[in-house]
Amino acid sequence: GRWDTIHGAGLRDTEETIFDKIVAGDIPSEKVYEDDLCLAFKDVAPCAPVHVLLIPKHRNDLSQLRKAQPEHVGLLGHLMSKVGAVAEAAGLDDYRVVVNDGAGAGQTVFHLHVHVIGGRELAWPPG
Ligand code: DGP
Repeated sequence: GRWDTIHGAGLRDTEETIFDKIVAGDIPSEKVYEDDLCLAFKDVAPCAPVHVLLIPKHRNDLSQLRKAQPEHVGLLGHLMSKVGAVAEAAGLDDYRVVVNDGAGAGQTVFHLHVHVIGGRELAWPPG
């Protein structure tokens, strides 16, 4: 499909990513928030004083936002509804919420994730 055409190397969007290993605890992370459906942890390469990634624990084959189907609506709603709790747990007041959708937009890990970024002045428009 399109994803294979773009990313090649036989990697399919049902394949595990590094985030599955973080959810499993095989790769350590600094957890910020967790519930049955989602996990938030500090980004290893922060672009701001506070940079947290919020991900679905169970990937549900949702590698990127454009792949969202009706079956993902509940999960997506859950993620969005927990952003405030994540930001509060991270000590943020105002913050930015970002989803990079596709390599050209900066997506490097193909397991849906929401960036929660703050702790400094955030310019608009973003780069
Ligand atoms: P994106 O570029 O939107 O796909 O964001 C992926 C983010 O994931 C990027 O900001 C760096 C972060 N990241 C990659 N590998 C790891 C890891 O092993 N641990 C943590 N905490 N973050 C990671």
